[in-house]
Amino acid sequence: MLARDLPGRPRVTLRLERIVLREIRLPLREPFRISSGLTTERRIFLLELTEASGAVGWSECVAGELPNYSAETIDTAWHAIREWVAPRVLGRSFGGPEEVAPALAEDFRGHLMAKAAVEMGCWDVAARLAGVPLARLLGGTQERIPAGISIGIQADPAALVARAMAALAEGYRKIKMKIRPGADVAYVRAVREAAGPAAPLMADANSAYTLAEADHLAELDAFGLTMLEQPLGQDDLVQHAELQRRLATPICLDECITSVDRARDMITLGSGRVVNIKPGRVGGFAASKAIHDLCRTHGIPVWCGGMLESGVGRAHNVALASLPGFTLPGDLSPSARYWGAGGDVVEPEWTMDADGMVRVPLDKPGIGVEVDAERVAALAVRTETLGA
Ligand code: OSB
Ligand code: MG
Repeated sequence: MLARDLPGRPRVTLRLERIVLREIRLPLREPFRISSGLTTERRIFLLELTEASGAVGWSECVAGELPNYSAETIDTAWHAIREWVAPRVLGRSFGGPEEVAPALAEDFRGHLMAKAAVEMGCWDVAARLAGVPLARLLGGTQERIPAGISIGIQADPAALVARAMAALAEGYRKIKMKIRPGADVAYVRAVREAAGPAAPLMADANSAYTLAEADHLAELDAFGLTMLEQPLGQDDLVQHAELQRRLATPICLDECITSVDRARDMITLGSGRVVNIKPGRVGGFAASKAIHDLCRTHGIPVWCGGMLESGVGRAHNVALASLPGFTLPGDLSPSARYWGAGGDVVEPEWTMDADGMVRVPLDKPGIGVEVDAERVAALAVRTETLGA
């Protein structure tokens, strides 16, 4: 029996007529530095998708400004969507949103963030057509998601301690510290000493190390991190397996896991014990669900990562994080953590309660927040309409 025939999972057919691409610029409230680069302003890439019935869905392409996280950027994704992704989807009937990813995979390598943006928009459209929240259409069961914060590399350990202690006081359930050679052991030690043994701390290296630094990374074992995210190469699984054998701290993979096959390889090789699922990185919701299901079968905890999304991408992430295998806090911070004056582009903005929980919107169909379309149109620095 197909998943969409299960009771409670509505069957939806859809045919997109138009996709409007828009770029807006949102300055970050504080600069965000990872080992491979600095972001001060997000070039946010939004998609408005119109279905044959007139139903409208929204999605966000999470590609960065520069190819320092993955090979894709907003500019390559824009090109890929216009030239190859949209033409495969526009005017074509799909028997459900789960049929979109296979259509985008056939003889079409890479460009996963470009594909994901369109695929995830189709899921929002389908949820609206079915009259159900996106979280429910995806199979979500959780109503509140524990939130984490990802703190960029700071000038010195004292600055990181101040940021981490403020975040713990706000209620965040997971404190992720970006690290790089020269800003690692001393920084993490300072935070552990200030925050105490029970604080849920982790570190993310964004591929800044090599296996030659395994002994140095093993010094982090002293600090009881819940996990160490992506220490080695963005496409390496073999050396991560070797490193994991030498570390007590669980390795969590981010950049490496670009498909369910890579997740299976990680499990086979022992390259990591936790997976950060970012739907944009893996090509959308179908792949995210497959990775979730595989990890769940193997007892591998997963959590939803972030790419400094606006409230649109955040809505998609929150919906995904409601699936039952997302047992660890996501990088799902409230809107106010990212954006200053002018705020987010959705109503209501994303908030977190004092217990560090983000509520999954279950009171309306689709992504569950309204996009401020007027503000988006006013802020747009680039607009392109594909299709009719
Ligand atoms: O490695 O998880 C990462 C942001 C940009 C690129 C890579 C990463 C991140 C984050 C941000 O950690 C998490 C968030 O959106 O809050
Ligand atoms: Mg990461």
